[in-house]
Amino acid sequence: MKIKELNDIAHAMMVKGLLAMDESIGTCNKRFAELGIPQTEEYRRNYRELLVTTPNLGSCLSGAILSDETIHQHTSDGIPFVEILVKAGIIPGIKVDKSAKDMAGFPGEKITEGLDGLRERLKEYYSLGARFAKWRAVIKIGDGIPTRGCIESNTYLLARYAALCQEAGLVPMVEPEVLMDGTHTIERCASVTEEVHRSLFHQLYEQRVNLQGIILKPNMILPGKDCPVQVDDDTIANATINCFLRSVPAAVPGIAFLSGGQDSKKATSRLNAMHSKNRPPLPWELTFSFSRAIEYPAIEIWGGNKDNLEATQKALYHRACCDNAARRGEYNAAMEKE
Ligand code: 5MM
Repeated sequence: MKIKELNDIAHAMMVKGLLAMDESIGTCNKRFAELGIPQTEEYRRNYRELLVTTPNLGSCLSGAILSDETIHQHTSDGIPFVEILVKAGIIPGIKVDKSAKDMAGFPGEKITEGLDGLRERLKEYYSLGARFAKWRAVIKIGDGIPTRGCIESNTYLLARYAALCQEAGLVPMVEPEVLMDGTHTIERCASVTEEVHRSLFHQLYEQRVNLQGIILKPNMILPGKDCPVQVDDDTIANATINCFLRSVPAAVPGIAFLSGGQDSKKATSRLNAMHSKNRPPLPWELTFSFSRAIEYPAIEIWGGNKDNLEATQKALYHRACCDNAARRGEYNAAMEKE
């Protein structure tokens, strides 16, 4: 695959925003269990059908990330979910990591698995219609962590995954998530995130990944959720952009933020603050690739009940519209009442 094609896909992914509907079976079941929804394949399929068939979703999304189970599923009328997305103008992507596991020898830290057999899986996903892939590494802040060993092992794996994706013609969406769990300050989040990005871009360079054909999916720079000092949206937007200007090369076409457990409206208003009209032009496009911040209000309405379908789709569409407005710096609190 030529870099021009990967770069074109990467830019097309950034035009609006992305929905990360790629919960693994375990994570999806956990969310269902919290709401008393049966944890079966049919309920997961019903839920994903509801998401992809939401009317007008393509007006606010340019991509959606599926999981291995979902990319093989169809609507109740037998239409592959991938086909529904493509018809709506939404580029299908696929989560290809096999989740973060306890890291041997590194208590309290995680390592993401999934490289074995990846070349063959990528070929299959491409043939099913996926045009980008996603791999998430998890970095936790705490006493004495993250360690250098954890950071370097995870960024090395992200770089090998990215190289395999580019070989297969899929844009790698590279996700190093520094978790917001904990009591750490916003300054500590910034210094850890910067260290992770420096290691990541060193590894991407060593593994010959072309930065013009990737998307970065990072955390925003936030205080830990139990930090006594919380800050306003502008402080978060400025800290995030300053950290990224120091650590993300200009060759990267786009940055699509994860929400990481932030309140939905806060995730939206913080993205909006990054697009403030007073800011000098940035080297990369900035958008969203949220899961919980888009899906939570909707899934709570659905609750597994088909009678709630219309209200659920309305809630999903509303959040995606607000996030797409924030992606252009056009969001305001009044939109929440519409
Ligand atoms: C939807 O969750 C994704 C997969 O996680 P599991 O391996 O735990 O099932 C996850 O990678 C997600 O795409 C990102 O974390 C972004 O989600 P949030 O909720 O942080 O926006």
